[in-house]
Amino acid sequence: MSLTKKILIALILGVAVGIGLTFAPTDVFSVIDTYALNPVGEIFLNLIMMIVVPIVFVSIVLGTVGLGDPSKLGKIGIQTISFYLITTAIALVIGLGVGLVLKPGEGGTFDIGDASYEEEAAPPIMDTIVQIIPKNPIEAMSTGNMLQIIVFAIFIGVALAVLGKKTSGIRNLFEQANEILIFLVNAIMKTAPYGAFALIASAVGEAGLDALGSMFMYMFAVILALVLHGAITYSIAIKTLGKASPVKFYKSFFPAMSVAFSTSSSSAALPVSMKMAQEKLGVKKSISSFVQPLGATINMDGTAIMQAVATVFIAQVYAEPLGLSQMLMVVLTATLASIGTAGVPGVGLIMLAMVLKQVGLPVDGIALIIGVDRLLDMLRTSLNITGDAACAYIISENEKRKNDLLEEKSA
Ligand code: DAS
Repeated sequence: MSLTKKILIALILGVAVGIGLTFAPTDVFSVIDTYALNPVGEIFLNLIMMIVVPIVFVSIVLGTVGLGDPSKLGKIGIQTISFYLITTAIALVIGLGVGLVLKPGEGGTFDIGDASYEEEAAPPIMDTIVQIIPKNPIEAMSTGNMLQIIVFAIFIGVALAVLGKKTSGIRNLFEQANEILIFLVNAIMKTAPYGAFALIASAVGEAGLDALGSMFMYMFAVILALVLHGAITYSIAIKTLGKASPVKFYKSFFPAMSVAFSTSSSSAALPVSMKMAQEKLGVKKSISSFVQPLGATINMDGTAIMQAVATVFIAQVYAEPLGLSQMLMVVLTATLASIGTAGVPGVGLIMLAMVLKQVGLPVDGIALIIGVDRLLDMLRTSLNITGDAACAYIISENEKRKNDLLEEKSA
């Protein structure tokens, strides 16, 4: 049986067990969660997170070298960042639209009396841009500062590309390190079904059916917007910009989406995301190794959708309707906010506080949605990495077509 089928069965079983656990007495659930589900889920998560920093560093170095001359790096970089910013803005518009049409914050009974949320300070956008250059690359790696790791790797990659034969030994070292990391990804992925089962069963059991019930309309609005963005925006982009098949794309990329779903972490899903793009979609290694790690850090369309729907939901619950200028501010703030945060579980809520403050809405409103956020985090993280892979796929398909044309001309 394929890995995809095993993970799918594990997720379905996990949801069933999670729903079953919601009927169990609380202390029974906490014993099962503490001594069974959590350890299995955490071990899987730690196994994957263990190789994220080395894989991002090695991949970006090799991706940058593989692109050849630095001018090509600039061209690919501009295409990548343009795609990311435009699709994030479209995601936000879809999220706002669905929230305004479905009105999830109206009609329900929401206890805003004692709702309070202790916001964590999100990194100011200017700080993120200035600190993109690491003062201490080793510290960047030990703290998992993905943007700084990516920038340092690009510098190393450009140096290797320019120095050529003088540093071919170092380049081979990176190639061999990459082989080791790919071996480890394959080995770790064999545990994915067990990790996926444990993580989803724990998340469903923890949320509880009553939270799922009262927040149904909010969850439905977020999920609908996520599906619309994935089915429409990405499919149109793959079809028109990449002249490729969206069906083939989603069929091939599903295992990576399921790992992102299980772990709620774009960074954790990155090794599998790049493996699927390169092996199943034929994305050039140099493009995949550059575009996807960058996207896992700065491109989060699923998160942007949650933020847009949550902002409309909170505005409706507190009966503070959003004006057009406030909605434009949501699009701008959420697009920029996603650049500075790493792809780890729950980071979307930290950025949501920034967006709510920007439009003058009570940050305490986050307390209303936090109970179901872990489940939505799983779904939106799947979409986050899908946008990264779609971008890599489109750029790679176009590069292949250009090279074929050049070969035809020179033949
Ligand atoms: N879990 C984040 C990620 O890894 C997304 C989020 O928290 O919204 O992409």
